[in-house]
Amino acid sequence: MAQLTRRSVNLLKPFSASVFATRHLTTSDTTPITVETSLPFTGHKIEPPSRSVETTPKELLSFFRDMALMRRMEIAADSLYKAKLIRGFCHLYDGQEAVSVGMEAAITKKDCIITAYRDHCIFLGQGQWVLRGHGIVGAQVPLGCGLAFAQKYSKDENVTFAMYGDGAANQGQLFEALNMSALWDLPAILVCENNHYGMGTAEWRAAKSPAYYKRGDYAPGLKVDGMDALAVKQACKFAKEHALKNGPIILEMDTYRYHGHSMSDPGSTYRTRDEISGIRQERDPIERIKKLILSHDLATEKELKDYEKEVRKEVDEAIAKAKECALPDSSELFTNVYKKGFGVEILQSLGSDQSEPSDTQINNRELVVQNALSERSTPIDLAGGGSLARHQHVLPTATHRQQSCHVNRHQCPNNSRH
Ligand SMILES: Cc1ncc(C[n+]2csc(CCOP(=O)(O)OP(=O)(O)O)c2C)c(N)n1
Ligand SMILES: [Mg+2]
Repeated sequence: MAQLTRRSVNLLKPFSASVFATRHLTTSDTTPITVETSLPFTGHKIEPPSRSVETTPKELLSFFRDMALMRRMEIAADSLYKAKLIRGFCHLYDGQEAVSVGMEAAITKKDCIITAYRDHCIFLGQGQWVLRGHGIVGAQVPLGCGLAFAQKYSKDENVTFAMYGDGAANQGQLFEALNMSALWDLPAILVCENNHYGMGTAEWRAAKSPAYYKRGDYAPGLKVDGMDALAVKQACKFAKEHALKNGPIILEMDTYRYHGHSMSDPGSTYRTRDEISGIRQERDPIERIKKLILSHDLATEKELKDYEKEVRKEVDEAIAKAKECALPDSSELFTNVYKKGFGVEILQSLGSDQSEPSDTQINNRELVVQNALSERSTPIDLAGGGSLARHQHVLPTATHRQQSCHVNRHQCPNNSRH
């Protein structure tokens, strides 16, 4: 994802309010409609929720709009990356949009979401408390459980959705975090986005048990059709209620990514083109909502086509605007990386100057880190970031690990394949 962030903020700004402001179609109808989910939920150690989901014309149209926007944005990101206008790593989300919009519909702006690098649409969908961009597979889950701990501690009745992939589901730290969350009844919802591949490795080659919703053993779980936005909404509502009363729960979202793992992966060497086109034809999340809209007579085919055209135009205009924008100053790379009181002082105390760090030092993290490192007499595990983090008495977050890669890239275990 790397360098997309700053520009993508500019890129996305015009969409949120304006896309449908000019439509004639009514997008404010809140008459309740009951719809059956595509598949039943399957529960582990819990009675699953009903397949009947309450929705409204307004919600269905907004699901359609939001997913069309996400899809278009990701396709545009693909082209911009290939034109070398977006650099760094870029992991696209198209195919998985129903998870983002369904989750958004079930939660409040005070709930937290933490996810990894396949994150553009989560950010676009939620526009709220989203922590994203973790490049160390699975590392965001213990952090998410920490957020849930804070929520429980402050008695604020909110929950954290900690998202991870099927590949990450085999990571030991997930089980450690789940154990503590269950012991302390933390409001943590572990959301496994099972797109069936971790890079080029199919789940059956990586997981002895690919029933990820059961992998919490003592913690309840639910298997959800992650291509059905309404099923995702129902499951997230259910999980939130459960987590606030009883502690953690796992949601396995059965989903699919249309693109390869990242831009260097064409995505067709370890799976067949037929598999991809089969999912597009039979399970596409946008098509599913489109069929519901048409069958309930909420819009015509032509009106939906016009929606898509408008979304495309908005994205094109935003790209044109983004291309005109000046690149941000390089100091922006470090803005808000450290917050006062959360680590900078400790880093700084490892250096020679014991006075309060200046704004330049806070912004220029590289300098601060290098000062700190040059004063140390014992070797530091730069590759893992762990011992550096321990010396700072702060959590070894992905930020620290990225910082380690930056300081000494040749020791980074993932240097060649992200
Ligand atoms: C600890 C760790 N191991 C390996 C990698 C290399 N890696 C990056 S992404 C990835 C696949 C993860 O797959 P999954 O969790 O299913 O997420 P998806 O990409 O499918 O969304 C791997 C192995 C890494 N970044 N971190
Ligand atoms: Mg995966």
